[in-house]
Amino acid sequence: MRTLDTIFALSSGRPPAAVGLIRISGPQAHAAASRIAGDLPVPRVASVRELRDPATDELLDQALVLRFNGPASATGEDVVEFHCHGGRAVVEVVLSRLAAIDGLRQARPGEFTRRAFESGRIDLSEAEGLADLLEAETESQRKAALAIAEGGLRRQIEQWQARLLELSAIAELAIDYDDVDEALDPEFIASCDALASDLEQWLCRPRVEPLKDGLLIVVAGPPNAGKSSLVNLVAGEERSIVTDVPGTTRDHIEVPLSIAGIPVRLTDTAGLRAAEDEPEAIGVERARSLLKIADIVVWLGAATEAPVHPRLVLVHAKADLAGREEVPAGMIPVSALTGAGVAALLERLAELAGTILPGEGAIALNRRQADLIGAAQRSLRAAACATELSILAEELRHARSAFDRLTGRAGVENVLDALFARFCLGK
Ligand SMILES: Nc1nc2c(ncn2[C@@H]2O[C@H](COP(=O)(O)OP(=O)(O)OP(=O)(O)O)[C@@H](O)[C@H]2O)c(=O)[nH]1
Ligand SMILES: [Mg+2]
Repeated sequence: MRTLDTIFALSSGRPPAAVGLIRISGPQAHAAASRIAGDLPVPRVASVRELRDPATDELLDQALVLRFNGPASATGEDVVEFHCHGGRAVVEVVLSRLAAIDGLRQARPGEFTRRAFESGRIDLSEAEGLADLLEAETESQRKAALAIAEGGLRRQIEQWQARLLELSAIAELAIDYDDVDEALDPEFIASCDALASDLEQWLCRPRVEPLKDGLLIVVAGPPNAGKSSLVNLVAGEERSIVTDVPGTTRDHIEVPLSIAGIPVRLTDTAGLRAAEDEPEAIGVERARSLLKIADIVVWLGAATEAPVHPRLVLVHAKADLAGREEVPAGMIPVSALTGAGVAALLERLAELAGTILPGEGAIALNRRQADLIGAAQRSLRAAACATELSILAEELRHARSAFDRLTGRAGVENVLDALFARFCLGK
């Protein structure tokens, strides 16, 4: 639903700050802004203006003013930006004078971005990328989100859509002219299959979820092996209790961290043994389940007792102790006491993480996108196997509708509401 309200909000961080950026967007943006700032500068050229109270002419602030003419603006509408001084009182007084102007109202969280989407400036994949970018906490998250926000996925989808549209047009035309041979010919079928294969390749790529949630790295081993000491050392704080009593850790402890820019959840677990009481038994059970879902397992124990896992890192713990000088082949010697070997361990973890995470700046699909691309891919395969023209055309229509939902052009109201609620005010 396109509203014609003119909206405004503080788009920079919470005052006090050096600069307070107030953004106004909508059909009345220029008129309203000029009531406060006087005549507006030419588009896209910043100029200093005095901001005055429209009712009393009182000077409120001196600000840099920028004007954009829709549709060539971030929202696709007429936009004005006031770059005021970022003091609390300054920002407040300017916002209150804007609020007093008829037809203007405070923007809701994410509303600027939603308007950018609704005016076609960005598609749904870009808006999702933008939301991720704002939430990114590590370098790798930032790069992945930026690749999407910049329209990387949008361009790829447009290319798929163009191919699909061409196939669909041939099929629909064949129906209109009752020309079965055209659409069921081997070359046409091969084109459907080729597009399906391209989509399949994308579905095999690393997804964005491990990057967003953090990789689960489970530290496990027999009791007293030094697991908690190692987790504390890597975390840089005393998160787990350390004692010389075997069976100290019972509940698992998850520490969110960034290792070489990669988000991880480093998880300390109870030592694996036949437990002595019920709490410990539950802890050991949890440790075993965590091993099953771990992205990477760090094992502090004998190599022969290590669990079976595709990404296992064997640590020769307490390497500083007398009698532990000899390091078995394939193990990384680490001392939580002296810190020796920790750098090598982290390097190995980062290396392994790299194999499950999307490549730097690569476009990684989220679950929603992968589901829809999967639906389009299945429809294309079904189209390629169809023995009747009407079924073939119908499958291609399904594929097209999956792409429409992917870009946000159809049937995604609930996705939109959830997405734009993630944005902060003023974005
Ligand atoms: N010398 C030496 N002692 C260590 C090292 N790491 C841990 N310790 C000692 O070993 C004992 C057990 O350490 P924890 O970190 O609690 O071992 P854990 O594997 O978490 O033990 P549980 O929680 O009982 O399974 C403590 O007394 C630690 O101080 C190390 O690298 N060198
Ligand atoms: Mg412990």
